[in-house]
Parts: sequence; C-alpha cells; structure tokens
Amino acid sequence: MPLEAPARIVSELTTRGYNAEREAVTQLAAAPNPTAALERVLEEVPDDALVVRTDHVQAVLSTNESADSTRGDAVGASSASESADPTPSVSTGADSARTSKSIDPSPVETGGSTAAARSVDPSKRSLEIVGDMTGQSTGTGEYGDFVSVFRDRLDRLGAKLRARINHRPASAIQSMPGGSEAGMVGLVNDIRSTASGHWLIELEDATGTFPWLVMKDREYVDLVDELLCDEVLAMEGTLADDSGIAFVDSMYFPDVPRTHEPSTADRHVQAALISDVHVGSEEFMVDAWNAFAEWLHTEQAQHVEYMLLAGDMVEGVGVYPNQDDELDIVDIYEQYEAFSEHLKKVPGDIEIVMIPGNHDAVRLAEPQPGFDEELREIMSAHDPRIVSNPSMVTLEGVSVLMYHGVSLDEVIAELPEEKASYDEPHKAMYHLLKKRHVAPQFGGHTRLAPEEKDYLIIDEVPDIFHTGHVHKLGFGKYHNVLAINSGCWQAQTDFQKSVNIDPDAGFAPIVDLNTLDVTVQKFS
Ligand code: D5M
Ligand code: FE
Ligand code: ZN
Repeated sequence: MPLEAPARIVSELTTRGYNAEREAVTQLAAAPNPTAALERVLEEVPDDALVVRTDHVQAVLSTNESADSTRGDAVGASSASESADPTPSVSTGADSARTSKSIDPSPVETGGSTAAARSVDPSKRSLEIVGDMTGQSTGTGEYGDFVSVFRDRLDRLGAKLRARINHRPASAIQSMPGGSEAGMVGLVNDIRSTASGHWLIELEDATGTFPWLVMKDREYVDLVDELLCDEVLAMEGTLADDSGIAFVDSMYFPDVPRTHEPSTADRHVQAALISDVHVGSEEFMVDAWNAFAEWLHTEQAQHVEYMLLAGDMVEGVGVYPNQDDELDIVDIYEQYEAFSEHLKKVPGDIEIVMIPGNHDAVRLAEPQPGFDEELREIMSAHDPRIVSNPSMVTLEGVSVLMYHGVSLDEVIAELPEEKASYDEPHKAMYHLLKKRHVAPQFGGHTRLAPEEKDYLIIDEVPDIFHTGHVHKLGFGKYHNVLAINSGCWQAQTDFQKSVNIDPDAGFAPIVDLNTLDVTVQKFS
C-alpha cells in the first residue's frame, strides 16, 4: 500500500483551496487508502467550507470498514533529537533509519493509532504579545527624533544603573576637585587607545561628556574589548589632579540579574523556534522544509503547538548586490505567495508568530513594523500573528524576546573571536542581554529608525531570547535566559561561499516550554 505522508495531504488540500485541522490530516494519513479517503472527504465537505475538520474526516472514515488499518512510517525525514547541548550534533540520514537519542522510549512514530496521534487542546493555550510597535511609529526622520531616541535610551537603561552607584552628571564631575571619587551613567560616545596602551572611554549624558581612563593593568581592561559605541553603562573612579579625566575603578552594565528565575509552562508543550526561510531564493531548501512540515504532523511532534519565525520569510529583492542572480522568484509579492503556500503545510492548529527581517518587505531601519495589510492578506491562510521586529511574546507564561538579529553581525565584527563568533552565535546574543539592548551600536550594519522611544531596549528580562539572521544554529543560557539563534532554510549562497560562511540549514530547534530544554530536529 502506498504511504501517504501528512504533508502531501496538506499540500493536496491547499492546492484545492482548503486548510485543514491537524487532527483531520492525521486521521486521513492513517486511513487505509488516504488518497481515496481524501477524495471522499472533499466530496462530502459542505460547499462553503474552507477548513477540512476532523468531523468531516470521521464521517467518511466511519463508513469505511477497514478504518483501523495500520499506518505506515509516513515521513521521509530522518530526525534525531538531543537534549540541550550548545553545539548540537545532529545525525543525518535520508530514510527510515531514524535515530532518537532522547530518553523517551516510545517509538518516534507509531503505526496503527489514529485518533491519538496529534490531539491538541487549544483551550490550554495562551499567547500574549507585548511591545509590538506596529502602527506606533512616530518618527518623522528629523534630527530631533535621533535626539529623542538616545535620550530615551539613556533615561531607561540608565535607570537600571543609577540605583547601583553614586552618580553625578558630566557637567558636575567637571567641576569636582581633583582626587574626588566620582560616578557617572552615560552612553559610550568614543573608545580610543592611548599611546601608552591605556583606554580612553568617553561617556555622554544629557549635560555633556566626560573621559574615563581604563589603565591597561586594571582588571577591567578585559571588558573594554566588549564595549560598543552607544551602549549605556556606569563607571566609578577617581578624578585626576586637574579633574579633566577619571581613572576607572569599576564598570557596571545594565545586565540581567544572576538571580533571574525564568517562568515555565504548566504543561508539556513545545515551540519550534525558526527563522530565515528565504523563500524565493534558488537556495531555499524546499525538501527540508517539506520534511519539517511533515514531521510536525507526526506523533513525535504532537506537543509542538507554537511556531516562532524570527524574520527573513522570503529572499526579497535588491537586499544585497548581485542577489538577483540567485533568485528563483523575482517578484516580491509572488515570493510571499509562495511562502504562504509553504506555511500552509504546517498543521493548521499551530499558533504562529512572525517578525520581519532584513530581507522582508518592510523598512530596513529598526524597529521594523510588522507586515502591511497587503502582505498580511497574502499570508492570511494560516492566520499568523504578525508583529514588529523586535517584539516580546508570552507563551503560557514563558516570555520570548524575538529579534531578527542584524546587530549580531556588528557584535561579531567588533568583539574578539572568543567572545562572539559565527560558530557560537548564542554567545554574541549574551552581549545583547548584558547591554539590555538588541542593537546597541548605531551605524555600520544596523540601521536605527529615529523614534520618540527606543523600542530596541530589553526592558523586561525575557525567559527566552530568539534571534536568527546569521544562519547559524546555537543556543545556551546566560544568567538563566535561554538564548537561541535558529539556523536557516537556505543552502549556502555564492556570497556565503566567498566569505566562508557555512550555514546551518534545515534544523528546527524545539523548546520545551515546561523545562526550557532544547532538542534539535534535522531535516536536511
Ligand atoms: O544574512 C545571513 C548572514 O550572511 C548574515 O550574517 C549576513 C551575511 N551576509 C549574507 N549575504 C551578505 C552580503 N551580500 N553582504 C554582507 N553580508 C552578507 P541574511 O541577511 O539573513 O541573508
Ligand atoms: Fe537570513
Ligand atoms: Zn537576515
């Protein structure tokens, strides 16, 4: 008997204009002759139905004597799961030789059971969006807006530091007597090395600037190579005799308290954290995506009830020089239409939240508002929640800060290799958490939209920090915050080949919201 994979059923349904409940697909896949069952279901569904529901399928299957016939191993993707390990090594393999290193003794996919496989109870779910700035943009692009956004940054991040030190404004420090102890909270305005190998860091606040000297033999010198311009920090030190400079004794970052205790869900429920699908690129890995979508229909994935997409749904047009040479779909709207078709293969009941990335058709400057009405309409079939980059979303009590991740290029370029690299993207994310800002340095790769408010501040500590963009998979914990950079669904591009970027393509990190453990599924 031919095996009928759930994704093929979904695909067939969507080409005929139907969405389907996940359980309906599961039951169809388990039918003795799925193709025939599908045809009969489509004959029976009411003319105005848009969604094939479980009761439609049951009505058809109950008239079929052999509805208890066994179901084959329907999925072509191999999958391997492994518990949280910051350098996931996942097995490859292309056929039924599937491996599971998890301790769960149950087979990855059971045959025979029909109804139990994917039963979900949406009433147990809760999903709340915080900090979506879509429609809130006030920026007029005037210089004054830049002043406002930096003032807001200094006020709000500074508030996290002012309670920790005895601080004075820059203008007051300038007139304190030589030898005094001084403290200041400010934005990093400039970082320079002196002729004798010390470091001069200029801090700026609303009253002016003041230079702080980190001596090369002080313990804090190691922190200097982590500093980025425009981040907010505090310094304490001793004024030189002429009061023109202060010698740094201590440095403070807004940071995540070490005592942070993440919230967890009350039940065993999982979220797939992915990004960088790049539909429309010649390198979009359609087979890997289909395998992922098929897997989501299996019993092994039955607890995956949320999917977070951290930007770069499509390849876009004109994002990088010579990008056109590698486009499979040249029209941006057609790219989103194709993306929507791929999204329809994901079980209909999975809650999807998505933010844009630098390849998406929204403004490039951050924060990026969520997609406009026209694009929302194109992607409406799966009814995703479309929010700004960045946004915070709370899933059953677990807060997830979603940010596409363009600033990671900046952090990796500026910091020494051992502190931030493409091979360990989660460590670059730790620095953003420590600075409590998703894109501290203005200029370079990261474009900042002038706004009244700084939407890029990490105000509340998230339980999970999810980014993408660098196309490398990595995860780990920083002060109990789970940082995950998802990989991508795009094979190596010519540019990436030229600069030796070897992307982690076709992986889906799955987070258990009850334990915050991560398993990685590989589909390529
Ligand atoms: O970028 C994916 C990663 O590759 C990210 O680290 C930037 C880098 N990248 C890719 N293409 C280019 C070009 N043409 N110039 C500079 N950097 C590049 P993403 O934007 O998500 O495709
Ligand atoms: Fe990308
Ligand atoms: Zn990107």
